[in-house]
Amino acid sequence: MSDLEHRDPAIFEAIAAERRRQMTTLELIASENFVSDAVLEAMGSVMTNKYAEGLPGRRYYGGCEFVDVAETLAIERLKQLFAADHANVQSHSGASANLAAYLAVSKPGDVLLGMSLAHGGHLTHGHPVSYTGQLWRSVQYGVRAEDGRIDYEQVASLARQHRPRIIVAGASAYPRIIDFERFSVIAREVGAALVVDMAHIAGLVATGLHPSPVPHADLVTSTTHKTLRGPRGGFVLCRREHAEKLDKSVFPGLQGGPLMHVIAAKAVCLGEALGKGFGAYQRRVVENARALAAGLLEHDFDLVSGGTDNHLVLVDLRRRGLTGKVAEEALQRARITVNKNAVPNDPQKPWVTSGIRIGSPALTTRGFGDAEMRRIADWIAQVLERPDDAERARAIEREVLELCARYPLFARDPVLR
Ligand code: DSN
Repeated sequence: MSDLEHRDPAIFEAIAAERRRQMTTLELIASENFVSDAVLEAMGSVMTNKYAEGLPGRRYYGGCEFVDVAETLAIERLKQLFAADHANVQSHSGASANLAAYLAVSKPGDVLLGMSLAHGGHLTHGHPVSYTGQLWRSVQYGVRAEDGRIDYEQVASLARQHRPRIIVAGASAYPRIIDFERFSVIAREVGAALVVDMAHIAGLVATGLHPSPVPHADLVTSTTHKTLRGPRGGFVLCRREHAEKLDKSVFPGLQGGPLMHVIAAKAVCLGEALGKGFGAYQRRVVENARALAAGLLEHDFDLVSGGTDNHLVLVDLRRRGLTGKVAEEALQRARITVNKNAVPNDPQKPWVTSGIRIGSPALTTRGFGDAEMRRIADWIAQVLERPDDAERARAIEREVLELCARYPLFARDPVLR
């Protein structure tokens, strides 16, 4: 019996049940992944016991010599991976990384031009329910109705009209390559700072499968837990000229003590990203998303923008008369996990939506390839053809369980092998 099982059986059982859920479902949420055992070990380590306000070598607490080793490695690996001048690895999440970046180059009350959540952006890119949309004067751009691609002409025209202090590029539900160079030309023209949130595509950027924002942006934010396949957390990269302001913005501006166990785990994931196997993994992530898209197109689904260049597809269910909520729940009954997601110009409320977002990173970590993704597309089509058919869901659930058993999670690591 483990110490946790003995001391807190309720939490032990919740963790065990979550582990079983992960092992016996098909995880297709585009922002999720499965970390390596080494990342898990670092996260569950004694570094959680340490306060370390400040930066390596300049702390407000004694006893920081070993957490300094971890943070210095995380910073150096991050700079190497993305060819960045400066890195701060202390942000607890992508949302706080974004806030830190905005505050490094602007003040509340300034104009912020970001991508609308409803068109694939993110809450923290200026949505009215987020403080980023309340503290900044937010102006939002989106995608073109005819092809689902970012409307760069609209970005330029809104930038000329509103003269933003910050332009935010990056997305959480956009399946295509983002032209960061074009954003930087617009930002320069109007004297705005360009902040790129690359959280979703960081793994692709690290391996050259998506053009890097680093040469074009003033600051680049990210999480570590999506395609990058690390612990839940954030970081910010920036040009040398913004380094001091960024570090002060993270601490003492926004945060107190950094999560040193998570920073140690970030260092581990960044080491893995610099090592053997990561490039091949990211290539499979993109190939698998394409296979999924091709399978769904064969079943006559509408995909926003018609397909994908990255790790996700966005399915528009309107022509099928389905909502995202119905589809998410029906697929869950067959042990296929996706999230309902707004499609551009969605008539439904955000908790209903007309779409689902489907991503390949987690199942690629599990070792899935083209054939498995095609099968999953078939299952999605079968479930969504008759979303209320419990018998059909049960039949597919049995097949899903068989497939999961053939690719056991936690038993081996197909990315690092
Ligand atoms: N919640 C994340 C996602 O699912 O894309 C973004 O923060």
